[in-house]
Amino acid sequence: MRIVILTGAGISAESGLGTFRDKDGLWTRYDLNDAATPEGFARNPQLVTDFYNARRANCAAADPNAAHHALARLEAALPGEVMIVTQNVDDLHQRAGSQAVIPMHGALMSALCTGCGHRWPAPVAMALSDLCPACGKARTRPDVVWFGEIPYHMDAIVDAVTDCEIFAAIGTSGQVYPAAGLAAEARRAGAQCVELNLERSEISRAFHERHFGPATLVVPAWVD
Ligand code: BJW
Repeated sequence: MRIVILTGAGISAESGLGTFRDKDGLWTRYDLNDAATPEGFARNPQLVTDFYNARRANCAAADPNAAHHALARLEAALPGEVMIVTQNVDDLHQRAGSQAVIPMHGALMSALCTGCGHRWPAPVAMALSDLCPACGKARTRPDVVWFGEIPYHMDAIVDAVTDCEIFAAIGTSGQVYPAAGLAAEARRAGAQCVELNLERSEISRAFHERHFGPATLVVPAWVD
């Protein structure tokens, strides 16, 4: 893979989806220990279900923006050479037309059975009483990766990151690992590392090049 692009909540901010750690971000309104940990879900599954139902409804009403579309154009121009590793659980890259997308923190639009591991398309409003279509039990949860859980597809991600020529990170604060460590890994392996973000992040020093500004401006300018 020639180009690996890590995306975070900032790329979807201008589509109307909230980020986590900005001044009006989700973690200013919700305690992440309640909303995004397995322990929080065990304590109060209804609160977590409501949190993700609201986010799923927002996502369904949102559209990909110029940054998502620019990345889809890049892949169309360089078939087989671009991979997006997204921390986002929205589906805006896929709806913009990107094909090679690895959702390392899962997907809002997917439900997971904690009993048998089956996955299926989540209804916009999930309910704790929803039955798993495979095993028939009511043990459903959002198919997302919470703190303390292992992100999905890590082997494929590390292979791509340590084998690319260009690594770009877009709209991520670099505060959540292992995603935040990928730029340093790519750099150690010899990639040219580019940061595209609204402002400096925790990991800005890991990059050779930095472009600051809203994603809908800096991403199309970088791609085209
Ligand atoms: C714009 C913009 C605009 C705004 N244009 N830009 C050291 C090593 C390894 C692990 C750890 C470690 N230390 C601690 C850990 C554990 C923990 C962790 O990282 N904790 C930190 C708080 C320190 N990590 C975990 O538990 C992870 N699992 C794990 O480590 O397993 C073991 C393991 C180790 C090694 C290899 C493999 C496994 C799991 C983390 C799961 C995170 N889950 C969440 C929720 C997902 C579901 C959901 O969406 O609800 O993922 S938390 C939340 O944070 C979500 C995001 O994907 C993630 C990152 O946030 P992101 O995208 O960076 O958003 P923000 O809001 O932080 O930043 C937005 C940025 O955009 C800002 O910079 C803005 O400036 C910018 N911006 N508007 C451009 N218009």
